[in-house]
Amino acid sequence: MSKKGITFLIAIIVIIAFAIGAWYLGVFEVEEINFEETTADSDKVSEREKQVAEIFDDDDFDDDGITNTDEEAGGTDKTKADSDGDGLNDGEELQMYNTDPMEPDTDGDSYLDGEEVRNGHDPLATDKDFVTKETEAGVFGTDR
Ligand SMILES: [Ca+2]
Ligand SMILES: [Ca+2]
Ligand SMILES: [Ca+2]
Ligand SMILES: [Ca+2]
Repeated sequence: MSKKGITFLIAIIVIIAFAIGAWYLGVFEVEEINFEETTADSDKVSEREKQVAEIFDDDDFDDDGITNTDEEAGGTDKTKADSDGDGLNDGEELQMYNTDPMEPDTDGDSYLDGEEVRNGHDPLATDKDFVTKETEAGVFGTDR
């Protein structure tokens, strides 16, 4: 090989060495940035994962006695025990009083369902003895 050829070869090697060095530093820098981003993100991610895990681990996320699946099917808020804010949680409305979990005043007498129950009144005006709880079980939403 000629002297010129050897010089050329060394030049190539040096360039490659620099390229590798630059690539290495570049990767390192990127990794460092990613690491910081990942750290910042991982807090958010773990928070989100925690929420997701809670939802999936707990099939009754709001502990109102109605499973998340049933709430989705029935149109109630699975993250809110008392979807309509009337003082009775969804489970109480659906399973105990047969009131509408999405209607704060099921019988439309201007008293909230929870208010009526607390005061010993019937939240379903047409149902004086809560019989509909049994007879109308499973037809939730149709007995306003
Ligand atoms: Ca629930
Ligand atoms: Ca309610
Ligand atoms: Ca209600
Ligand atoms: Ca009422």
